[in-house]
Amino acid sequence: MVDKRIAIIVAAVCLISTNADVLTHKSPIRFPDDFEFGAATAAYQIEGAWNVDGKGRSIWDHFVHTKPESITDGTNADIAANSYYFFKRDVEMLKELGVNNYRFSISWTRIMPFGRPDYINPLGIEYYNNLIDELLANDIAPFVTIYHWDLPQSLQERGGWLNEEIVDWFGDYARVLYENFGDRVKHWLTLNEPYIHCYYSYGVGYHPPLLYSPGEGYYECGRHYLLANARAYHIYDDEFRASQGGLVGFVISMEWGMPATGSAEDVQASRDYAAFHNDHFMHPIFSEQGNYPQIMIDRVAAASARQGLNVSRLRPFSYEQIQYLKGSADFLGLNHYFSTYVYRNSSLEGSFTVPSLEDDIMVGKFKDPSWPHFGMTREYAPGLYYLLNFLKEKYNNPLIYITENGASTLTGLDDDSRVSYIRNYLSSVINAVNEGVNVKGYFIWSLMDNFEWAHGYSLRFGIYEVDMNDTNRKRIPRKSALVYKEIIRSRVIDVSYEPDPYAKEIVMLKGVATFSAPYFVTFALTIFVCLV
Ligand code: GCO
Repeated sequence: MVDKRIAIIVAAVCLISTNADVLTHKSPIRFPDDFEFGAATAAYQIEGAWNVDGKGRSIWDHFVHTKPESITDGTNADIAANSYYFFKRDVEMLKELGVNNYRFSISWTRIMPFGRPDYINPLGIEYYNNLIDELLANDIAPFVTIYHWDLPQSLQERGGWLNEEIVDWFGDYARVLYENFGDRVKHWLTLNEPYIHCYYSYGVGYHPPLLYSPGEGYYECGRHYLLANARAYHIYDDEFRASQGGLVGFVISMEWGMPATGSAEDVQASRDYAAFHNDHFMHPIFSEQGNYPQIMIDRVAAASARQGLNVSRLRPFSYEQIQYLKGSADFLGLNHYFSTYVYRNSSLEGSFTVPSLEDDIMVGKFKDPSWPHFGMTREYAPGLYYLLNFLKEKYNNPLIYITENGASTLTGLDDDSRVSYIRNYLSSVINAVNEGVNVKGYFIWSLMDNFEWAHGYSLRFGIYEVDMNDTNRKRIPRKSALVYKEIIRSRVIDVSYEPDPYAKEIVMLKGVATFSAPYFVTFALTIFVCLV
């Protein structure tokens, strides 16, 4: 018994020290000279001006006005950070940071108030022309997300993501953007996060259109997202690539799910979890075979049969569609926030809604209570390192931009937890890059505080704080902005760097934290065990 305990302690301490290797460096590793840094936002979350200059209503405008109780703090994004008016200040902030790239999204209803190209709003085109020109005048490259969840309400009323016609609607919209902005925009991101968008809208019904269809609607939404991405990709390829010479990527959010134990069941649970969460959207595009991952096809087919259905709830793609989807992205836009432990045992049977995504996967998950608190949650930064290596191995080292990664805090400028988050996650990135993973750039989410969807303004993701009570929506850099700026300038992660305005507070904090007894015990044990 005692031996077993010692073995566990030794394993745990070595694990801590292995993690420490990922998180800190004995000698500073530089980001390669061509590695690009950026910051990201999305139209509905920052622009405001929701009904100004001819803009039409999106599903989010409709949702926050008809169901304000669905937003944690009862707020909406009618004004948000008001970037429609303050975009020059946004560009100034990007310049202050020294980033190469800015990822923002275009509001579909600002360009086409009713979603279709029979009417194109000149003032919408003008707004984005001004923003793009301002960025380029400051040597910042625009990375433009074509769709970040703000579907025109009029298209929702025609079925939205559950109607296959959306593939045409989206293609037509993308074409208008290529035509108007493609002379200056060289990086397009078709659609943001199929999993989160479809799951929150249909899998749990907590984002608009508030439809709950967790075993069917969820998969249909994902199917149309994949086809819509491919349509936009092929339109660019066929009609614009030769003259505009840009790249078109797809943004997928991915988690890193680790087996809770070495048992065969938990290991299989982690494979299944990856298949449903990550490979669901990666495999059709980035694998050689194409199509949904086989694990997913098999599990949903088996569950559907058990439920007495004659066909699988995961509608199969035709041979032509599989070919059409294959290779339909020049790069992967990876959004990553979370890691989790996953497991499977008999207690899970019957614990999920039938039918549903959760019931189809049948895994339980939890976070390790020993993971450090970054922002509002416990996180495990090495998860990103492992995820990047997994993508390299499984998908033949695709070109990757990390299009989102970040942490939430409450209001306040002293965001040490976000500073640690950025340093730790960027350490994972730099280590992966060093080992040959083809990550070309990183975008922090987010440039500034914004409307965090159903959480309203109760969660703050900005490295710039925005005073939501000030009519000028004053933006002030948090400590994390200054740290990020220094990483970009020096191209190394220096954990001892403290931005000047905070130096005094930090010295005081260090006096308390650094010399605590548990720290020394852990440190001494680690050295001892791992040297022996
Ligand atoms: C998402 C979206 C962002 C969020 C961010 C923080 O991932 O949900 O792309 O719009 O604001 O991820 O949750």
